[in-house]
Amino acid sequence: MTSLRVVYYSADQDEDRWIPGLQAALPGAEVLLWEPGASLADYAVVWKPPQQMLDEQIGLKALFNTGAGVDALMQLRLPPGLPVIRLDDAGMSVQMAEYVCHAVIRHFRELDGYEHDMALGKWSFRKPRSRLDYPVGILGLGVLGERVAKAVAQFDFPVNGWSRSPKAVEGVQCFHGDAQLADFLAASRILVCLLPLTPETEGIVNATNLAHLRSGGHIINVARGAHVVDADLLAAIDGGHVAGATLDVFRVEPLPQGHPYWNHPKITVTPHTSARTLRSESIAQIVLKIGALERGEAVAGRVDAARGY
Ligand code: NDP
Ligand code: OXD
Repeated sequence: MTSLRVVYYSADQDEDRWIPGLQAALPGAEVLLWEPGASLADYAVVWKPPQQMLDEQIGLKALFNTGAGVDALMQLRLPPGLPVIRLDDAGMSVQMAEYVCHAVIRHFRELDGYEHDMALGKWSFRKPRSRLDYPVGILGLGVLGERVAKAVAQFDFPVNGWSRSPKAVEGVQCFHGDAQLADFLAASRILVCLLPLTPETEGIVNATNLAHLRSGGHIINVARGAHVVDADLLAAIDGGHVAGATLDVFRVEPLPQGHPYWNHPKITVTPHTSARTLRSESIAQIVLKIGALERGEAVAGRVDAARGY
Protein backbone atom coordinates (compact mmCIF):
# COMPACT_ATOMS: atom_id res chain seq x y z
CA MET A 1 0.00 0.00 0.00
CA THR A 2 2.24 2.79 -1.18
CA SER A 3 1.36 6.45 -1.19
CA LEU A 4 -1.42 6.11 1.38
CA ARG A 5 -1.48 8.57 4.22
CA VAL A 6 -3.12 7.74 7.55
CA VAL A 7 -3.68 10.25 10.35
CA TYR A 8 -4.09 9.14 13.94
CA TYR A 9 -5.67 11.03 16.81
CA SER A 10 -6.80 9.83 20.22
CA ALA A 11 -8.06 11.89 23.13
CA ASP A 12 -6.22 9.33 25.28
CA GLN A 13 -2.88 10.63 23.89
CA ASP A 14 -1.56 7.15 23.25
CA GLU A 15 -0.03 7.91 19.84
CA ASP A 16 3.41 6.75 21.00
CA ARG A 17 2.06 3.19 20.90
CA TRP A 18 -0.47 3.35 18.07
CA ILE A 19 1.49 5.22 15.42
CA PRO A 20 4.49 2.83 15.41
CA GLY A 21 2.05 -0.13 15.41
CA LEU A 22 0.08 1.23 12.46
CA GLN A 23 3.25 2.19 10.63
CA ALA A 24 4.72 -1.30 11.07
CA ALA A 25 1.51 -2.87 9.77
CA LEU A 26 1.29 -0.46 6.82
CA PRO A 27 4.79 -0.42 5.34
CA GLY A 28 4.95 2.05 2.53
CA ALA A 29 2.12 4.17 3.92
CA GLU A 30 2.78 7.35 5.85
CA VAL A 31 1.23 7.33 9.33
CA LEU A 32 1.23 10.56 11.21
CA LEU A 33 -0.28 12.19 14.26
CA TRP A 34 -3.09 14.59 13.45
CA GLU A 35 -2.38 18.11 14.55
CA PRO A 36 -4.09 21.28 13.31
CA GLY A 37 -2.93 21.90 9.77
CA ALA A 38 -1.73 18.29 9.19
CA SER A 39 -1.50 17.10 5.57
CA LEU A 40 -4.64 15.62 4.06
CA ALA A 41 -4.86 11.86 4.57
CA ASP A 42 -6.70 8.95 2.96
CA TYR A 43 -7.75 7.33 6.25
CA ALA A 44 -8.13 8.51 9.83
CA VAL A 45 -7.89 6.29 12.92
CA VAL A 46 -9.45 8.06 15.87
CA TRP A 47 -10.84 8.02 19.39
CA LYS A 48 -12.89 11.06 20.36
CA PRO A 49 -11.38 13.44 17.78
CA PRO A 50 -12.03 17.18 17.82
CA GLN A 51 -14.43 18.73 15.29
CA GLN A 52 -11.47 20.62 13.80
CA MET A 53 -9.90 17.36 12.62
CA LEU A 54 -13.03 16.40 10.67
CA ASP A 55 -13.43 19.90 9.29
CA GLU A 56 -9.82 19.94 8.04
CA GLN A 57 -9.43 16.36 6.77
CA ILE A 58 -11.52 16.74 3.64
CA GLY A 59 -9.83 13.96 1.64
CA LEU A 60 -10.72 10.98 3.84
CA LYS A 61 -11.93 7.74 2.26
CA ALA A 62 -12.95 6.34 5.67
CA LEU A 63 -12.71 7.02 9.38
CA PHE A 64 -11.86 4.17 11.77
CA ASN A 65 -12.98 4.37 15.40
CA THR A 66 -10.66 2.58 17.84
CA GLY A 67 -13.62 1.45 19.94
CA ALA A 68 -16.94 -0.29 19.41
CA GLY A 69 -19.03 2.64 20.64
CA VAL A 70 -19.32 5.61 18.29
CA ASP A 71 -21.48 7.87 20.46
CA ALA A 72 -18.71 10.48 20.81
CA LEU A 73 -18.22 10.56 17.02
CA MET A 74 -21.96 10.88 16.43
CA GLN A 75 -21.92 14.17 18.38
CA LEU A 76 -19.69 15.69 15.68
CA ARG A 77 -20.51 17.04 12.21
CA LEU A 78 -19.25 14.31 9.92
CA PRO A 79 -18.78 14.86 6.19
CA PRO A 80 -21.92 13.41 4.55
CA GLY A 81 -21.28 9.94 3.16
CA LEU A 82 -17.91 9.44 4.89
CA PRO A 83 -17.74 5.76 5.89
CA VAL A 84 -17.29 5.43 9.67
CA ILE A 85 -16.06 2.02 10.73
CA ARG A 86 -16.13 0.81 14.32
CA LEU A 87 -14.14 -2.01 15.87
CA ASP A 88 -15.92 -5.24 15.19
CA ASP A 89 -15.11 -7.34 18.26
CA ALA A 90 -11.29 -7.26 17.86
CA GLY A 91 -10.91 -9.23 21.08
CA MET A 92 -13.57 -7.32 23.04
CA SER A 93 -16.41 -9.84 23.11
CA VAL A 94 -14.54 -12.48 25.09
CA GLN A 95 -13.53 -9.85 27.65
CA MET A 96 -17.14 -8.69 27.90
CA ALA A 97 -18.32 -12.28 28.34
CA GLU A 98 -15.82 -12.83 31.18
CA TYR A 99 -16.80 -9.62 32.94
CA VAL A 100 -20.56 -10.15 32.71
CA CYS A 101 -20.46 -13.86 33.62
CA HIS A 102 -18.34 -12.95 36.64
CA ALA A 103 -20.84 -10.31 37.77
CA VAL A 104 -23.86 -12.57 37.18
CA ILE A 105 -22.32 -15.49 39.07
CA ARG A 106 -21.06 -13.31 41.90
CA HIS A 107 -24.62 -12.08 42.46
CA PHE A 108 -26.35 -15.44 41.91
CA ARG A 109 -23.93 -17.38 44.16
CA GLU A 110 -24.02 -14.62 46.84
CA LEU A 111 -20.23 -14.46 46.80
CA ASP A 112 -20.22 -10.98 48.35
CA GLY A 113 -22.19 -12.37 51.29
CA TYR A 114 -19.75 -15.26 51.70
CA GLU A 115 -16.79 -12.89 51.50
CA HIS A 116 -18.35 -10.80 54.24
CA ASP A 117 -19.01 -13.88 56.41
CA MET A 118 -15.47 -15.20 55.90
CA ALA A 119 -13.99 -11.85 56.91
CA LEU A 120 -15.90 -12.25 60.20
CA GLY A 121 -14.66 -15.85 60.61
CA LYS A 122 -18.26 -17.06 60.14
CA TRP A 123 -18.61 -20.54 58.51
CA SER A 124 -22.22 -20.58 57.34
CA PHE A 125 -24.16 -21.73 54.30
CA ARG A 126 -26.84 -19.99 52.31
CA LYS A 127 -29.69 -21.87 50.68
CA PRO A 128 -28.75 -22.72 47.08
CA ARG A 129 -30.71 -20.65 44.56
CA SER A 130 -32.30 -22.00 41.42
CA ARG A 131 -30.95 -20.66 38.12
CA LEU A 132 -34.50 -20.72 36.79
CA ASP A 133 -35.31 -17.94 39.26
CA TYR A 134 -32.50 -15.75 37.87
CA PRO A 135 -33.21 -15.15 34.20
CA VAL A 136 -30.66 -12.79 32.68
CA GLY A 137 -31.83 -10.11 30.25
CA ILE A 138 -29.34 -8.60 27.81
CA LEU A 139 -30.25 -5.20 26.34
CA GLY A 140 -28.53 -5.27 22.94
CA LEU A 141 -27.82 -8.41 20.94
CA GLY A 142 -25.06 -7.07 18.73
CA VAL A 143 -21.45 -8.18 18.43
CA LEU A 144 -20.90 -8.01 22.19
CA GLY A 145 -24.41 -8.75 23.46
CA GLU A 146 -24.79 -11.96 21.47
CA ARG A 147 -21.45 -13.30 22.69
CA VAL A 148 -22.38 -12.39 26.28
CA ALA A 149 -25.82 -14.00 25.93
CA LYS A 150 -24.29 -17.26 24.70
CA ALA A 151 -21.67 -17.25 27.47
CA VAL A 152 -24.27 -16.69 30.20
CA ALA A 153 -26.46 -19.43 28.69
CA GLN A 154 -23.52 -21.86 29.05
CA PHE A 155 -24.11 -21.67 32.81
CA ASP A 156 -27.74 -22.76 32.30
CA PHE A 157 -29.30 -19.43 33.22
CA PRO A 158 -32.42 -18.63 31.21
CA VAL A 159 -31.33 -15.80 28.89
CA ASN A 160 -33.48 -13.10 27.26
CA GLY A 161 -32.19 -10.66 24.68
CA TRP A 162 -33.60 -7.40 23.35
CA SER A 163 -32.62 -5.74 20.10
CA ARG A 164 -34.06 -3.28 17.62
CA SER A 165 -34.65 -5.80 14.84
CA PRO A 166 -35.90 -9.39 15.29
CA LYS A 167 -33.17 -11.96 16.03
CA ALA A 168 -32.81 -15.70 16.49
CA VAL A 169 -30.00 -16.70 18.83
CA GLU A 170 -29.78 -20.29 20.00
CA GLY A 171 -30.51 -20.62 23.71
CA VAL A 172 -31.80 -17.05 23.97
CA GLN A 173 -35.40 -15.88 24.11
CA CYS A 174 -35.33 -12.92 21.75
CA PHE A 175 -37.47 -9.78 22.08
CA HIS A 176 -37.29 -6.71 19.88
CA GLY A 177 -38.51 -3.18 19.59
CA ASP A 178 -40.12 -0.81 22.05
CA ALA A 179 -43.37 -2.79 22.02
CA GLN A 180 -41.64 -5.86 23.53
CA LEU A 181 -39.41 -4.06 26.04
CA ALA A 182 -41.78 -4.41 29.01
CA ASP A 183 -42.26 -8.15 28.35
CA PHE A 184 -38.48 -8.61 28.03
CA LEU A 185 -37.94 -6.83 31.37
CA ALA A 186 -40.74 -8.72 33.12
CA ALA A 187 -39.08 -11.97 32.04
CA SER A 188 -35.67 -10.92 33.48
CA ARG A 189 -34.22 -10.59 36.97
CA ILE A 190 -30.61 -9.72 36.17
CA LEU A 191 -30.27 -6.94 33.58
CA VAL A 192 -27.17 -6.35 31.44
CA CYS A 193 -26.90 -3.21 29.29
CA LEU A 194 -24.95 -3.65 26.05
CA LEU A 195 -26.70 -1.09 23.88
CA PRO A 196 -25.05 1.67 21.90
CA LEU A 197 -25.74 5.13 23.31
CA THR A 198 -28.21 6.87 21.00
CA PRO A 199 -31.09 9.30 21.59
CA GLU A 200 -33.40 6.24 21.72
CA THR A 201 -31.38 4.35 24.35
CA GLU A 202 -30.22 7.19 26.62
CA GLY A 203 -31.72 6.81 30.10
CA ILE A 204 -33.24 3.41 29.31
CA VAL A 205 -32.33 2.06 32.75
CA ASN A 206 -34.86 4.30 34.48
CA ALA A 207 -37.48 3.99 37.22
CA THR A 208 -40.22 2.79 34.85
CA ASN A 209 -38.13 0.10 33.24
CA LEU A 210 -36.50 -1.01 36.50
CA ALA A 211 -39.99 -1.46 37.98
CA HIS A 212 -40.81 -4.00 35.24
CA LEU A 213 -37.91 -6.26 36.29
CA ARG A 214 -38.46 -9.14 38.70
CA SER A 215 -37.46 -7.98 42.15
CA GLY A 216 -34.19 -8.88 43.88
CA GLY A 217 -32.07 -8.73 40.75
CA HIS A 218 -28.84 -7.09 39.74
CA ILE A 219 -28.03 -4.43 37.13
CA ILE A 220 -24.84 -4.70 35.09
CA ASN A 221 -24.00 -1.67 32.94
CA VAL A 222 -21.08 -2.19 30.58
CA ALA A 223 -22.26 0.06 27.75
CA ARG A 224 -22.35 3.80 28.51
CA GLY A 225 -23.04 5.70 31.73
CA ALA A 226 -25.84 7.74 30.17
CA HIS A 227 -27.93 4.59 29.69
CA VAL A 228 -28.63 4.73 33.43
CA VAL A 229 -30.63 7.37 35.28
CA ASP A 230 -28.41 7.32 38.35
CA ALA A 231 -31.00 8.64 40.81
CA ASP A 232 -33.52 6.00 39.65
CA LEU A 233 -31.03 3.16 40.02
CA LEU A 234 -30.01 4.33 43.50
CA ALA A 235 -33.67 4.62 44.51
CA ALA A 236 -34.44 1.12 43.19
CA ILE A 237 -31.51 -0.33 45.15
CA ASP A 238 -32.15 1.63 48.33
CA GLY A 239 -35.86 0.78 48.11
CA GLY A 240 -35.04 -2.93 47.82
CA HIS A 241 -36.55 -3.70 44.39
CA VAL A 242 -33.04 -4.15 42.92
CA ALA A 243 -30.46 -6.00 45.02
CA GLY A 244 -27.39 -4.27 43.63
CA ALA A 245 -25.40 -3.23 40.59
CA THR A 246 -22.09 -3.71 38.85
CA LEU A 247 -21.19 -0.57 36.91
CA ASP A 248 -18.24 -0.19 34.55
CA VAL A 249 -19.29 3.03 32.80
CA PHE A 250 -20.48 6.39 34.09
CA ARG A 251 -21.94 9.66 32.88
CA VAL A 252 -18.71 11.38 33.94
CA GLU A 253 -15.47 9.41 33.74
CA PRO A 254 -13.39 9.11 35.83
CA LEU A 255 -16.29 8.72 38.28
CA PRO A 256 -16.10 11.94 40.35
CA GLN A 257 -14.95 11.65 43.95
CA GLY A 258 -17.90 11.80 46.32
CA HIS A 259 -20.31 10.20 43.82
CA PRO A 260 -22.77 7.98 45.72
CA TYR A 261 -21.71 4.95 43.64
CA TRP A 262 -18.19 4.95 45.10
CA ASN A 263 -19.03 3.75 48.59
CA HIS A 264 -22.43 2.18 48.12
CA PRO A 265 -22.37 -1.25 49.80
CA LYS A 266 -24.50 -2.82 47.06
CA ILE A 267 -22.72 -1.33 44.08
CA THR A 268 -19.45 -2.49 42.55
CA VAL A 269 -17.66 -0.01 40.29
CA THR A 270 -14.83 -0.64 37.83
CA PRO A 271 -13.01 1.99 35.69
CA HIS A 272 -14.44 1.37 32.16
CA THR A 273 -12.38 -1.75 31.79
CA SER A 274 -14.89 -4.50 31.00
CA ALA A 275 -13.68 -4.80 27.39
CA ARG A 276 -10.51 -2.95 26.51
CA THR A 277 -9.40 -2.03 23.02
CA LEU A 278 -6.57 -4.46 22.29
CA ARG A 279 -4.07 -2.53 20.20
CA SER A 280 -2.53 -5.28 18.09
CA GLU A 281 -5.88 -6.99 17.29
CA SER A 282 -7.40 -3.62 16.47
CA ILE A 283 -4.54 -2.53 14.22
CA ALA A 284 -4.67 -5.87 12.40
CA GLN A 285 -8.41 -5.42 11.84
CA ILE A 286 -8.08 -1.81 10.66
CA VAL A 287 -5.24 -2.65 8.27
CA LEU A 288 -7.20 -5.55 6.74
CA LYS A 289 -10.14 -3.22 6.24
CA ILE A 290 -8.02 -0.49 4.64
CA GLY A 291 -6.82 -3.15 2.20
CA ALA A 292 -10.40 -4.23 1.48
CA LEU A 293 -11.57 -0.65 0.96
CA GLU A 294 -8.65 0.03 -1.39
CA ARG A 295 -9.82 -2.97 -3.44
CA GLY A 296 -13.34 -1.58 -3.45
CA GLU A 297 -14.73 -4.31 -1.16
CA ALA A 298 -17.33 -3.88 1.58
CA VAL A 299 -16.18 -4.15 5.20
CA ALA A 300 -17.98 -5.16 8.40
CA GLY A 301 -18.55 -2.70 11.20
CA ARG A 302 -19.73 0.21 9.07
CA VAL A 303 -21.77 2.62 11.18
CA ASP A 304 -25.20 3.69 9.99
CA ALA A 305 -25.20 7.40 10.86
CA ALA A 306 -29.01 7.57 10.70
CA ARG A 307 -29.32 4.84 13.38
CA GLY A 308 -26.41 6.28 15.37
CA TYR A 309 -24.52 2.97 15.73
P1 NDP B 1 -23.58 -3.46 18.12
O1 NDP B 1 -23.85 -2.26 17.30
O2 NDP B 1 -22.98 -4.64 17.46
O3 NDP B 1 -24.94 -3.95 18.81
C1 NDP B 1 -25.88 -3.06 19.33
C2 NDP B 1 -27.13 -3.83 19.71
O4 NDP B 1 -28.04 -2.93 20.33
C3 NDP B 1 -27.84 -4.43 18.50
O5 NDP B 1 -28.38 -5.67 18.82
C4 NDP B 1 -28.97 -3.40 18.24
O6 NDP B 1 -30.11 -3.95 17.61
C5 NDP B 1 -29.30 -3.00 19.67
N1 NDP B 1 -29.98 -1.71 19.66
C6 NDP B 1 -29.52 -0.50 19.25
N2 NDP B 1 -30.45 0.44 19.39
C7 NDP B 1 -31.55 -0.17 19.88
C8 NDP B 1 -32.84 0.28 20.23
N3 NDP B 1 -33.22 1.57 20.09
N4 NDP B 1 -33.71 -0.63 20.70
C9 NDP B 1 -33.37 -1.93 20.83
N5 NDP B 1 -32.13 -2.42 20.53
C10 NDP B 1 -31.25 -1.54 20.06
O7 NDP B 1 -22.66 -2.97 19.33
P2 NDP B 1 -21.63 -3.81 20.20
O8 NDP B 1 -22.31 -5.04 20.69
O9 NDP B 1 -20.34 -3.97 19.49
O10 NDP B 1 -21.35 -2.79 21.41
C11 NDP B 1 -22.40 -2.31 22.22
C12 NDP B 1 -21.91 -1.15 23.06
O11 NDP B 1 -21.02 -1.60 24.08
C13 NDP B 1 -21.08 -0.08 22.34
O12 NDP B 1 -21.90 0.81 21.59
C14 NDP B 1 -20.36 0.60 23.47
O13 NDP B 1 -21.11 1.69 23.93
C15 NDP B 1 -20.28 -0.48 24.54
N6 NDP B 1 -18.90 -0.88 24.79
C16 NDP B 1 -18.41 -0.76 26.06
C17 NDP B 1 -17.14 -1.17 26.35
C18 NDP B 1 -16.62 -1.11 27.73
O14 NDP B 1 -15.43 -1.35 27.96
N7 NDP B 1 -17.43 -0.85 28.72
C19 NDP B 1 -16.26 -1.72 25.32
C20 NDP B 1 -16.88 -1.83 24.03
C21 NDP B 1 -18.16 -1.41 23.79
P3 NDP B 1 -30.03 -4.52 16.11
O15 NDP B 1 -29.23 -5.80 16.23
O16 NDP B 1 -31.43 -4.77 15.74
O17 NDP B 1 -29.33 -3.48 15.30
C1 OXD C 1 -15.70 1.11 23.23
C2 OXD C 1 -15.30 1.32 24.60
O1 OXD C 1 -16.74 1.54 22.81
O2 OXD C 1 -14.14 1.18 24.91
O3 OXD C 1 -14.97 0.46 22.51
O4 OXD C 1 -16.12 1.62 25.43
